[in-house]
Amino acid sequence: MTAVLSIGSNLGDRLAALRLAVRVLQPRAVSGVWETAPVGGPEQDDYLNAVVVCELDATGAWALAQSAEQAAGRSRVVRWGPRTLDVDVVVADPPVPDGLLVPHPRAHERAFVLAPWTEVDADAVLPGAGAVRDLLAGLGAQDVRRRADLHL
Ligand code: A4P
Ligand code: MG
Repeated sequence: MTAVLSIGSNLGDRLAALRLAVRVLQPRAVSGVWETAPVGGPEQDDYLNAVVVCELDATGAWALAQSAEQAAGRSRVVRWGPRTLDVDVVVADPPVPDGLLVPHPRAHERAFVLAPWTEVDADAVLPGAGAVRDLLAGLGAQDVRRRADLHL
């Protein structure tokens, strides 16, 4: 029973928000911290992103994702707009509750998910899409930079 979650922040103290997510999610593995240019939405600041692996099924992962977002005081004013903390369930085992889309429908095209994911699982596979490292290699240039100076 393994769930992979993507965490991101581009508002306020970004590193503190990611650390809060880690405290709530209690993952068994945590990627490095990546500074990433925003994908979609209005013009906004860069994100810090990371990927975590948790011993949760889809229901548990979604519940903790929402707890973490609420704990960070997330406001959802604009879709794809700036947020203190966004937690997305990338993949998780069934049963999958109504309303949760897994695998996350945009994960395969997002370097800010795939790059940190390969750090926690070099052989990861995104069901229906392929090996994560191949998906990442096949993406056009996306601005994602590992921040070796930051740790969760
Ligand atoms: N929902 C359905 N499936 C999932 C899932 N697998 N994980 C529901 C999490 N939530 C899921 O989400 C919209 C609805 O989808 C909710 O009802 C949720 O329960 P939301 O979090 O309210 O809205 P959102 O985050 O604005 O939209 P969405 O579609 O989740 O956006 P994304 O795809 O998460 O994109 N750029 C960079 N560089 N880094 C980022 O982290 N994040 C986003 C958000 C955009 N651009 C980014 C980043
Ligand atoms: Mg989201």
